[in-house]
Amino acid sequence: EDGYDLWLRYMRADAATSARIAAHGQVIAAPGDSATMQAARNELLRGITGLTGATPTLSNIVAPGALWLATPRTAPALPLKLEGLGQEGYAIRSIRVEGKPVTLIAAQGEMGLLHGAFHWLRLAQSGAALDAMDIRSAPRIGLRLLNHWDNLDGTVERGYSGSSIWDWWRLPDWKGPRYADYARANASIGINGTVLNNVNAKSDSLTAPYIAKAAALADVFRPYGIKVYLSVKWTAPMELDGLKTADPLDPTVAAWWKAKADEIYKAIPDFGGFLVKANSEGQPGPQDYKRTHADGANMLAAAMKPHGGIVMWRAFVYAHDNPDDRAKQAYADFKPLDGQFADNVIVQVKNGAIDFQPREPFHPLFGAMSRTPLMMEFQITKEYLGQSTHLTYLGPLFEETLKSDTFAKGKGSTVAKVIDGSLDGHRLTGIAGVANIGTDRDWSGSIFNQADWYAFGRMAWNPDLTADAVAREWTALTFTPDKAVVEPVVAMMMGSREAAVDYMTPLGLAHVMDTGHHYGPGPWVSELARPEWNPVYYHKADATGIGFDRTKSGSNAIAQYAPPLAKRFADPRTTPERDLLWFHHLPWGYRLASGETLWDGMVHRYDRGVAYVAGMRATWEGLRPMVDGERFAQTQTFLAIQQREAQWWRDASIAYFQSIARRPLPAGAASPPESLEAYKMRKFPYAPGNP
Ligand code: BDP
Repeated sequence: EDGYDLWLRYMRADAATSARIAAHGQVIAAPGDSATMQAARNELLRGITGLTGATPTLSNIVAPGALWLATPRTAPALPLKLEGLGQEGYAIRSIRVEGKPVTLIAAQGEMGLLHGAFHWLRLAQSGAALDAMDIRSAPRIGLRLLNHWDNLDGTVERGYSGSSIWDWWRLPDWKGPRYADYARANASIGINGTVLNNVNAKSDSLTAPYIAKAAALADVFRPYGIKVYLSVKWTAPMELDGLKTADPLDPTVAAWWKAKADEIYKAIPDFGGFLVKANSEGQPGPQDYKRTHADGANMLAAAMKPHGGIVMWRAFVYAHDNPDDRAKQAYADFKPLDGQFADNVIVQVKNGAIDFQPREPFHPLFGAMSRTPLMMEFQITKEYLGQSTHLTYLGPLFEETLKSDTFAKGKGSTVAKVIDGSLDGHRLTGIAGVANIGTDRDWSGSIFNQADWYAFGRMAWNPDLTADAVAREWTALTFTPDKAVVEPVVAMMMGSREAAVDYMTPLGLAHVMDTGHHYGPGPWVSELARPEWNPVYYHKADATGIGFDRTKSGSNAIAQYAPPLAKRFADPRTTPERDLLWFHHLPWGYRLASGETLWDGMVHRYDRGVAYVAGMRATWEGLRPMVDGERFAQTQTFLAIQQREAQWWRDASIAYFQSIARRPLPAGAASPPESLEAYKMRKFPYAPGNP
């Protein structure tokens, strides 16, 4: 097995499971000729045939043991209520039709049936009971999107899984089989849209030939309910058609975008909308014309409005000439604009205020803009979490962020409630994940990275799902439902992100990765042009201590959080230890809750992270008899790489910080084997994903 089939493997099940599946899926009654119905039927056929070895019959008559897929249109007298399920939700129920047992998958529309079919297959594949079913499921968040940082030349910014899967050169003519498999995989976990190109966009994406290419992809994705979106470059009207300005209040600019929107919708009638990175990291934007982000977003929104399209405006902004704490800048720019955005604009906010670190407190904009719909941006590709080879399951990171309490409207105002719209009554809701997908056979650069794609989709559908539950599902589908595999694999996964935090950025440290490629440690880097590009800006280690003071005596970023949180973060004693150095600059001798000094605690955490990886290797070795050779070997090799690199992270970080703290290592901790200079000398000119 090379991982191509992801979690949709449908391998032959054991005899008992196979018999159970056959008993409930020997007939597929799923009338309808649409491409979506065909997709649902084909998936059930493929799944049941694979799992049981017997091909079910297709019939329009509801026979005993049938899987019956019905909407109010095909079956006006359905025995269950579909209210509240929307177009994508579904119900699955075991019923009797003329005394014969039948499994009914019902939905208001065909897309719901497709999702229901995938749910049933997930249960079948994971060996669950298939009788006495009574399930209702509908997505809590409206837009559940992947963001591809794919460039038109086939490279992927922060991509560690090969090249872009979009073969722009041979599109629109050649539509390889991967596109439909991509859509199937996404639909199976509830993703319903994809932004095809990098947020650092080229204007060319908006030319007629590229619109035709995007339209070809949209045609393949449509039956699976996946809409296409594009990232746009702010100055496209100037670059493509020679306009003199890109000022959003200039009527010729607005007219250009309106015409462009009309052109796109002619080719892609269900086009989703635009994603915009403006006035960020050198990208042009409305501020270049002394206009606000709202001015820019609203102008684009007006062009999309007649077609039902939306604008996703990113809040990932920080300016080179702004001396203030980078973590404060998005809030400073956007909070004053609350209430000024058009109703088809949604502001896309990264989970934390800096940049996809192994750990960040939740972004202070969540909960702070009650009159503006905010969508979450997670990074599935692991730019800062070990890239392709480290096993660092992101489920716990997603869960931790979604469950964070903003206290915006009192206790229980979680980030999940901000983005599902329930806290402030928004109907436009969304969540995006920066994709980890590429041309590698296994799509994601490693088998275990597939779990991050899977978890993103499942938690986007239901932000209350736990990382543990999702890991269990994924493992059962990806390997086997056998507990002897599921238990140890889930245990490995669940602690893996914390281990990366420990060996890279313990106790709230952040952004200490090496320059540009962000691969490996570089806490000593201090000479880059912009202060906030340098790791020393983030950890502020000096002879007296370490950490970024974001309290009143420092940048006062804590004031951007609701008062109960600001109060908690003001005092190191009430700040969660995991975020300690994010909010405070503390003496090396500061006492942690355990009683040990900050310095000793840091060293212990580095060591704990490395030890965890060694533990994962041992666990994996024990699974050798139960995992197929190819996937076993890849994971085994990658864990070895991870252990080597975790050790490197630990040694280099300790060598550097010890040179500043000038303290002995705690008893039992080994000295780094190389000199600090040797760690600094390591260079990686061809590290992948670096723009
Ligand atoms: C950072 C990446 C950079 C992206 C940027 C963004 O290092 O490549 O362009 O975020 O999100 O994480 O715009």
